[in-house]
Amino acid sequence: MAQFNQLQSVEKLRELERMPLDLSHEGILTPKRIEEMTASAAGISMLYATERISNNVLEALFDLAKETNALEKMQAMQNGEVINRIEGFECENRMVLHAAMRDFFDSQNETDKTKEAAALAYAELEKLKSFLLDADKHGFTDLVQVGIGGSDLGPRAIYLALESYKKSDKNVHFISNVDPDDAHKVLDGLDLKKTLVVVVSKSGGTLETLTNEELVKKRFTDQGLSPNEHFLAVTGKGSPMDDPSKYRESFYIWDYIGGRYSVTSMVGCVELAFAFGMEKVLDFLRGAATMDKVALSTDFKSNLPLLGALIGIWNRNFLHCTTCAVIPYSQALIRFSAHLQQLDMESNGKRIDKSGEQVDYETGPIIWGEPGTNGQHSFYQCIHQGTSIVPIEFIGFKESQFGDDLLVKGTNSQEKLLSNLFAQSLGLAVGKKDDNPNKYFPGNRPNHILLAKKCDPFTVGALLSYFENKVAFQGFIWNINSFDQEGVQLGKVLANQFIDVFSKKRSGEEIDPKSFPLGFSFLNKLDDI
Ligand code: G6Q
Repeated sequence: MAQFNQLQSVEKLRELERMPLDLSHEGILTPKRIEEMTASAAGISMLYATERISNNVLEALFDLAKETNALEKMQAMQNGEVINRIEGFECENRMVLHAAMRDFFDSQNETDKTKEAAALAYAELEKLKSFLLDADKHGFTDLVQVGIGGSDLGPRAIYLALESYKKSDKNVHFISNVDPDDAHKVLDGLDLKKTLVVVVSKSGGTLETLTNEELVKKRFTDQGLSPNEHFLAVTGKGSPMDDPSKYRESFYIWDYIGGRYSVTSMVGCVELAFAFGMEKVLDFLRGAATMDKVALSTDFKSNLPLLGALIGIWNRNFLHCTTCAVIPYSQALIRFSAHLQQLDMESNGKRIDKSGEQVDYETGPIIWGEPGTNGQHSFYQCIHQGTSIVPIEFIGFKESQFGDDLLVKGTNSQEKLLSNLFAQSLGLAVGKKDDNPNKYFPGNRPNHILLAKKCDPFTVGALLSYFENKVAFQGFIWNINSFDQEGVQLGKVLANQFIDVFSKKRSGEEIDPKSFPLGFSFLNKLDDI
């Protein structure tokens, strides 16, 4: 594949970038434009009239998708081809099959690899079903998930997103940070006799998780409880944690499921099924599977993940925006942006292409976000009138989850929430003229809205898959590997050097500061405190 900057479509987009659409100009944002620039699939509508995109830009972006074979690459990923690799260099060299973890519904993928992965995943779900029946009989009311990164962020975000669907007698808690205060806060007040602990680590070797496992175990043994009766494992086959004799039950994932893409595997499903029951989990998986099929659609205008990816590329590579905020107008999605931050930044925060060459174009932006309307009362000032342009992906729902609402001054709270969402989208796009510079809003700030009926299991699954596939499409188009994460290794290696010094100090072992001079400079600071 030609380098990004040598692509014909990129050349065309560079021409178009010189005179991009100005949303603040009178007559640009019209009802007709809003009507035309809406795409819908899997129960989600994308309203993108408030992006700085003309029909010419959209056509050129579609050409970019064609020229980079984005759709074929998505198909190759879902078919189980080995795409997690850097040509000619040591790398993970794996298939990427998270979509197979939910491919149990319509239009199943027919390749052997995918069928095999889906069958393995389904067998784990069946095992989980029996396990939960047994857990119910034993009266377990609480489950603590111990895991970090991909083994925490997504599962936690989805649990919170669907908490209103929780069984009344079940509660899920999470411990991720190696900060002992995290575990302390979670464990205090729990009736451990009725508590299950699921230790989730694909590698089975993550420092934080293994440390927290021991810390939690100690709580159980201190109370005379046997960890084997309470602890479950979710791990990779053959990992150091793959020892069923130590756990009440062991569930498995495979190397072709990346941590940040693992929510729909046992990494997320154990706690989700404990809290919500299998039926709701299947709805969630069905939503994700439905959006996976949308990602294969050759009708680019209704292929939401591709459309989202292309809009993101326009904002990043042609309007040169360095960040992108994801702002859900839904309290349930309180940790969703945090999950997407990992999903996107760990996947596309790369500076080499798939041949190991340094790229000369921008790749993944900084992703961040908080729920609205709360954000409006904090960082929106900068978004409306600051000097940096921050594209926003809004998420909103027509109905609230609980339906527990009240008419106050003629509208209920959900209508107030939606009014705020639409107002922000509009205000950012068109701005407001004023002779007073302090009250002047330049507008022309790109954003779009993902709108759905309700934040229910199916929709949350579809949203999760929308973002997973959007990130993958961007990686395909930028010709980078979105599925490894070498960038997090250096910190781990250095942390272990420090841990080694702490451990030697504790045991009174003599250590030569010259063996780690920079490290000692930091550690000595502790003595000054
Ligand atoms: C995700 C990353 C990373 C990983 C954690 C936990 O894609 O690889 O966040 O999920 O480091 O890893 P384990 O599940 O192996 O403990």
